[in-house]
Amino acid sequence: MCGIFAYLNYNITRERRYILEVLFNGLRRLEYRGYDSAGISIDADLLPEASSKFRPPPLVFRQEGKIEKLVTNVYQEVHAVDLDLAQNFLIHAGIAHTRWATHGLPSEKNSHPQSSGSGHEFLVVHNGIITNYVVLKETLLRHGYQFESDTDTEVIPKLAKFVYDRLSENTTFNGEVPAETQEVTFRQVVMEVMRQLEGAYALIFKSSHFPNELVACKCGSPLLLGVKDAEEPETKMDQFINRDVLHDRRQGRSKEYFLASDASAVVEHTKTVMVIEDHEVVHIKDGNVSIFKFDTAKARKTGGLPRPASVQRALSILEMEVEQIKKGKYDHFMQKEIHEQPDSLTTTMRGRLTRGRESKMKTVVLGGLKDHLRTIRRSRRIIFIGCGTSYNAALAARPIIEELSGVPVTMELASDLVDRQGPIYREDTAVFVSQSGETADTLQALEYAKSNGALCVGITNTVGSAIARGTHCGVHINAGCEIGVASTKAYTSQIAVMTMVALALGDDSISCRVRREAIIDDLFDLPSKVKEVLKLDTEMKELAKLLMEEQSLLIFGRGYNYATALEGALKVKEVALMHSEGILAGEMKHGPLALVDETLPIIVIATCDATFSKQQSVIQQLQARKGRLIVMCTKGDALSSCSSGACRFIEVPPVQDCLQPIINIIPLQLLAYHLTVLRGYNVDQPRNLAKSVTTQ
Ligand code: UD2
Ligand code: GLU
Ligand code: MG
Repeated sequence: MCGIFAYLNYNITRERRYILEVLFNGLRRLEYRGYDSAGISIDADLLPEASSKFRPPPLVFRQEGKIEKLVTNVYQEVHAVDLDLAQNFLIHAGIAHTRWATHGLPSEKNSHPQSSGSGHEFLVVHNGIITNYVVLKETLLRHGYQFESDTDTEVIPKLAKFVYDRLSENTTFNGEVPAETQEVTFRQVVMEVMRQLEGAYALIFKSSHFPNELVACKCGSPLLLGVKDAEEPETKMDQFINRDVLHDRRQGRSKEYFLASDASAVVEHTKTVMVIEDHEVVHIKDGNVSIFKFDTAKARKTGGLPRPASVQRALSILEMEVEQIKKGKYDHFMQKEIHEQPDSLTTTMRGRLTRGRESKMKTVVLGGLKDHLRTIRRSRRIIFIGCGTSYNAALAARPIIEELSGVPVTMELASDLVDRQGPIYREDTAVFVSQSGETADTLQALEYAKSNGALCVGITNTVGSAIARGTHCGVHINAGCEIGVASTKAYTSQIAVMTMVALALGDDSISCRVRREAIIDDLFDLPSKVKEVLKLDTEMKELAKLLMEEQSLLIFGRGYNYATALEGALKVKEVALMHSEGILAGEMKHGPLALVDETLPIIVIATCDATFSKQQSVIQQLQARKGRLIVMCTKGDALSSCSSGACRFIEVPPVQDCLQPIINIIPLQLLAYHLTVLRGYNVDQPRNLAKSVTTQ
């Protein structure tokens, strides 16, 4: 996830300083979407002697780090090159980006705007991932293009230049021959580029060939257009888009246009906002907005390429509070992130799992680990090291790693390992799990393990974080930025990644092939199963109403779902501020049974796996003590899980046993969320806690 922003002033004089500030402010509003690097592009000074023919290339400023670092550097650079901040522009198009790296480390060269090359003929800011960038890059390399960055994005401006050059040469490009007299339009170039792109994206283009114009388009990632009529009260705006052009009745009047990933960057300027839809192309030129769309249905009928068709849509007025908008339709970030899990899991797995028609083609490729798999397989043991939720995620994945790799796995809470200075050897593989990649305890354990010569592997959500940098190799979970302090989507993505690690480690064994392939199949189905389990939301709210006054909640699990019990209890504790304990069901008789009575609520996880019959007997023993049971079971399995009928059930869809923790935690996340809201506590910033614990 990242933020893209653009500002175009038309027929209204703006100083360069003002334009810069609008761009920076747009980025500040979007900073929550990504903050590892940022960049902008604005126009250079027009040379006094310049005829309309020659224009200096646009200026590009890019910077690794937070937005404020970019701001400082831009002003320093502007000062150094003596650029006139007071220069006035009657028309000007500026673009901006704040990045959450997916392809290539955070660095200046990987920051956006990405460029077509010298002269910045085409500049692009991108939110999303281009999945077919490798083939596009190979093609462009063959045509002599040189790439400077490690991003997927760079193919887009390069492709735009390629298309532009072809169209300008008046050669046939993909069947589209511009008529002799017809000039190539910016929109035409972008639509041809779009045809080639696969993946998810929202894009804004700026071009030296089309000064004072902007083109934006999207597929999968969000994008909005805001229009401000500088002379008319904006609520009276009644612009409609007809045929190919949105004819503004007040053409020629002063306008300001804003494009942004999120309305929070636009609402302070105008409430006249239009949500751009997938496959739409927005062209801002000469005080007009035109919107085009690929008419794929028509193209299918005629057998030709998709052609632009006009789109009729009215501008809608959104009057939303900035905070509200950031959260979309959700009340809190934690809630949003819980519901985002089908998407975050998809991104985590994207490009890493393949399933051909032949079953033998089912594979997992983890780019960051492939050269180290042999070493890991040969290590004496794997040590998982983490804190809190990350520790729980590793615990959930431990059984499948042991099963598929045959290497013993031990678990360490980072602080405890450091306290004990527990033995670690050169033959060990130490795996460090951390959402932020900055967790202080885990970092300290990493230094310790490194000094003992172990192979250090990182599993983090944050490219360029201290753990990602400090480990010998690793895997980014690519779950997208997590804002809620209580981790939800990072947890499920961590388990998905570690399951993929298990699959990769077991890749050389023929005996577990069937098992591996069954897991891969279920990984593909996981996002839809997660969608299904999210439907329990209302039911969990009802359950929360029943439990909101309680002092305590126990959660029993075993096997794969011991971790679910720990993590469910951690969620209830950290956000709902209710005492809760996750208990290994096998330990029940060794103490916890003493707590059981008619009042204390107990959740027992008894979904279908090898420990099912043992969990049934746990349920019976708890019932014999009149325990107040809530049983989490596989859909349709309620009766066999709990015969007496005195229990309440949470029925979840079944998946392969090792993936079940990803499904099972979701009702508990929802429960913790609703408990928190009902008990009146702060969901996103629980008392005494911070998002990433960077002190010991
Ligand atoms: C990489 C790119 C991804 C895409 C893909 C194409 C990055 C960050 N990722 O994804 O954008 O281009 O290749 O195949 O550029 N690493 C650590 N410690 C950690 C996490 C990662 O050392 O905690 C290393 C890892 O060993 C690898 C690099 O960072 O060298 C990138 O890891 P990844 O998981 O993002 O790799 P991959 O191949 O999925
Ligand atoms: N995939 C692009 C990159 O890594 C864009 C990432 C983003 O959405 O910030 O540069
Ligand atoms: Mg945490």
